Amino acid sequence: MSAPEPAPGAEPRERPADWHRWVVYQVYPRSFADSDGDGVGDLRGVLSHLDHLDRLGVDVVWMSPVYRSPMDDNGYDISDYTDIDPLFGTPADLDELIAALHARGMKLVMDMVVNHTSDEHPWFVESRSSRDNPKRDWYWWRDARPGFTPGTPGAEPTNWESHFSGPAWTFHERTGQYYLHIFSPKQPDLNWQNPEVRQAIYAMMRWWLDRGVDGFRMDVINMISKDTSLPDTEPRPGSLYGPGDQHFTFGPRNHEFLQEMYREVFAGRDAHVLTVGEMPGVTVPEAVLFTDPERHELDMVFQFEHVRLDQGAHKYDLRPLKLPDLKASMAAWQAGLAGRGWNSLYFGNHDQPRSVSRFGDDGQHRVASAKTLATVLHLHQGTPYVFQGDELGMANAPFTAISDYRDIQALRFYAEAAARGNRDDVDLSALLLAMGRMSRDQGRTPVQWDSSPNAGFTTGTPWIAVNPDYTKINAAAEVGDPDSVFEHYRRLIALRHADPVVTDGDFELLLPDHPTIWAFVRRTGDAELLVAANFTSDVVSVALPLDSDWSDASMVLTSLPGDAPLQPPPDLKLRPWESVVWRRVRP
Ligand code: TEU
Repeated sequence: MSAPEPAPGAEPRERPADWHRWVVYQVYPRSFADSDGDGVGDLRGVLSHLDHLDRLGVDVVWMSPVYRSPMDDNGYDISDYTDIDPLFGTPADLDELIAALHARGMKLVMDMVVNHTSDEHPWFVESRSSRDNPKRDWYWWRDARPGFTPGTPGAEPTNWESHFSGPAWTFHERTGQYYLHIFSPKQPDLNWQNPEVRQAIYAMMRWWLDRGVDGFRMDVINMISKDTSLPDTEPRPGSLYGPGDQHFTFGPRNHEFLQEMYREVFAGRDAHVLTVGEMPGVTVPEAVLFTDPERHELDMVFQFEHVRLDQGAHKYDLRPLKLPDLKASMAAWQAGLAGRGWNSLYFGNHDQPRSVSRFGDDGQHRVASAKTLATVLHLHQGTPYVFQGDELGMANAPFTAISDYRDIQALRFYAEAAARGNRDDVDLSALLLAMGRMSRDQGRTPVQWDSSPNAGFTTGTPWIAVNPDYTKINAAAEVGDPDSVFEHYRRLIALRHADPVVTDGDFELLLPDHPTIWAFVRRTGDAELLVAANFTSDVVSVALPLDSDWSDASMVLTSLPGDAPLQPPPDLKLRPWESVVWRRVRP
C-alpha cells in the first residue's frame, strides 16, 4: 500500500521525556470491581482499588469502554460517546476517576470505538430511518446482489463473514437495503469516507481531551478505510461466506485518516496525547508507517502475530505453540521497529485467554511461569501492557459448558457450529474444550481481590463466574509477599523505570532455534542485560553463546527467589520455569 507523505502543517507535539518508560495497566471495568452489588464492575469499583495500581507502579490506565451502550459486545457497541452507561456509574464518577488518577501521577487512556457504533446510536437510528435521510451515508448501505432475492442467503452485497459469525451484512426490510457490520449486527460500521462522520468523531475526541483524559486506545482502527469497490472474497469450503479482511483492513485511506485525526485532534493540544491503535493483521512494515513519530499517526499499535501462532483457521482451531516461533515473531517486531516505530508488548487482554494458562503452566509451576512470562515480555523493547489479574497470575477458569460463557463471539460461534452440526460432522464437545482454552471470557472472569465470597469482586451475583481458585490466588494474599507474582511485576516495573537499558537497549535474540529456552541480550552504551528463561517444567542445561565474560555480572531478578543461586552465565542449568536476569557494565 502506498503511504502518503507526512501530514503538512501538523505541529509535532513532543512526548514527555519519560514516555518510553511508561507501563500501561488495562482495566476491563465490567470485571474489575463492583461497588453496588449488581454483579457488574463499575467506576466506583475502579476508584476503590487505586492503591493497588499505585503500589504496582503503573503509569497509565487504559480502561475498556464505559460509554452508554446496549452491551451487546460489553460496551464495544456505543450508543452515546459522551455519556457513561448507568451500569458503570455517572459522568461525575468518571471525572472523579480522572482527578484521582492524576493526583497519583497516573494517566487515563479511554477506549475509543469508532469503526462502528451501536445500532441504537442516534446516528444509526437516523441513518436507517429512510434512504434519503441526511445520515444515510454515515454507514455502509448497499442493495442486494443483483439477481438475488433480498434477505435470502447469498443476496448480501458481498460474501464477507462477520468476525462474530454469520454474514457481515444485515438486511433492513423497511428501507430494502443491507448495512455492513464487521462485528455483530448491533455494531454497524461507520462510513469514514464521509467527511461529516470524521468531523463528528474528531469533535467527540476533543471533547474527551477537554474533559481531562490523556489518550486513546483505538479499537480496530485498521478497519476504518475499506476498499470502496467492496469485492467478494474466497468463501470457506462448504460455505457461502469467507473472511473479507483483506478488503476492509488497511484500506487505501487508513494513513490519511489517522494523519487527519492527528491534525484535528492531537496536534493542537497542550500535552502529548497517548495513542495506541488496535490492528488485527498488521505487519511490521505497516506498523513502522503507523508509528514512525515523523509521520504523526499513532504512538504504537497492537499487533496480533504472536497471539495467532497457536491458532489455525479460526481461534478455536488449536495448534501446538512452538516456542521458536513465538521468539522469532517477537524478535522480528523488535528488529523491525527499532529506532523507527515503537512496540506495544502484551500477552493478554480482554480478548485473549489468561496468559499463564496459554503460554505458561497454570498447575504446579503457575507462580514461576507467570513471573517468567512477565519477565520476558517486560524486558523486550516497547510499552508493556499489564492486563488486570495477570499481575496476580490469574488462570483460566474451569469452564466446560456453553452456559458458562457470556461473550457474544463465543455464543454466536457455538450456535453456528451447533446449527451446522445437523448437516456436517461438527464435534461440539471438542469445540467446548477449545473454548475453555481460547475464549475471550477466560480473560473476563472477575479480578480476585481476596478470599471472601466471590473473591471480593461483588456482594451480589457476578455476571460471569468467579474462578474457584480465588481462595488461593488473590491480591490480598500476594501484595506484600516478596515471592508473589504481584511483587515480581512490581520489581519489573521499577526496573524499567530505573534502568535505561530496558527502555533504550537494542535487542539480540540468543539461541533462536532452542525449543525450550528463551534468551536475549539488551545493550545500550556500556550497560547490558541478559535474560534467560526456561519455558518448560523440566530442568534444562544450556550454554549461552556469549562473546564475553559474564561471571562478574549481578543478578537483578529471578523467578525462583530464595533458591540456591545459579551458576553465572554462560553455562546454565535452569530449573522448571526458572528465569534469571543479569546486568553488567562492559569493562
Ligand atoms: O477486537 C477486535 C478483534 O478483531 C478481535 O480481537 C476479536 O476479539 C476477535 O476477532 C474475536 O475472535 C476489538 C475489541 O478489543 C473487542 O473486544 C471487540 O469485540 C471488537 O473490537 C469489536 O469492537
